[in-house]
Amino acid sequence: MSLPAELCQRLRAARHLCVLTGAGISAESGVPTFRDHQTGFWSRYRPEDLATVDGFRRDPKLVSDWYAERRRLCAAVEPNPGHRALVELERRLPRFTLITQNIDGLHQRAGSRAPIELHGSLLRLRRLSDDRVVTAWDETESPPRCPETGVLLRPDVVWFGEPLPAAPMAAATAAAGDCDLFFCIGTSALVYPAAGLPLTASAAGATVVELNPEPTPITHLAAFTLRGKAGELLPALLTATWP
Ligand code: BV8
Repeated sequence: MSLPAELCQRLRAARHLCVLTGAGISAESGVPTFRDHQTGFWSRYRPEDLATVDGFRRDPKLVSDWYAERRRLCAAVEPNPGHRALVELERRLPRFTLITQNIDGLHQRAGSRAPIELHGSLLRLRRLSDDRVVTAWDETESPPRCPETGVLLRPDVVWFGEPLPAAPMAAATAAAGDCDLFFCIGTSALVYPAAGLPLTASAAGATVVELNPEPTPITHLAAFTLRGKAGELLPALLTATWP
């Protein structure tokens, strides 16, 4: 796989690499991307309809079961070479910020130190009454309830129409505005405000790089576009940069 020598030089000399990941980086672990057709039972539902407050209010059991099924799937898979290559980049570079739209927890399991989770996590629920996070509950109960108070629990994720958590979004925006190199990996760049981060980086003078088999609405911002799978591109980029 030939990679632009200039990109390798930029990466080797990077002061601050900021990385935004989407569902595509977990695809090679076997986690369906957000816009992949859902398989089996879930193929009859649109994720955009389930990942909403109204969807949950309409049918808390259906939505809770959807997340429980995704939790089981993520627990059964492993981080892939793309996740692990990002851990190696974090080790090699003077400053590294990982921002993820994913809720699967695979970056943490690969060893990434402090990913900024813009859209929350599958691995946490929170109480509807006071948003208190709960990390243990009776998985046989659906919809799950707080073991202490019996209050209904919802996934600790950001649904469509909900604001992103302020601190992670502020940290992500600051990193995008400070970095000199911005990788956009495995995201369709359709969902805002996350999809605005490459523009923030570009406007601040960073070199934007897109790693995706397909073009996206931010492709025009990229100085380098690597068309392929993250699990193949990232290890190859590491090897080409630090032979
Ligand atoms: C907000 C968590 C405002 C849940 C997710 C009307 C009302 C309100 C808001 C809006 C509105 N209209 C538009 C909006 C804004 C809306 C939005 O952007 N909608 C889009 C659809 C137009 N955004 C919101 O609602 C956000 N909130 O705006 O609030 C506000 C402010 C104040 C007060 C009140 C409200 C909230 C957005 C967050 C939604 N939650 N996830 C869950 O997961 O169940 S978003 C969901 O889509 C995913 O989490 C993911 O983050 C996101 C994007 O998906 P991708 O990760 O990009 O995945 P996708 O499948 O799309 O693409 C995969 C890519 O990988 C592809 O490009 C593919 O080519 C590539 N790929 C495949 N294989 C590989 C690969 N790449 C590399 N290697 C491979 N092997």
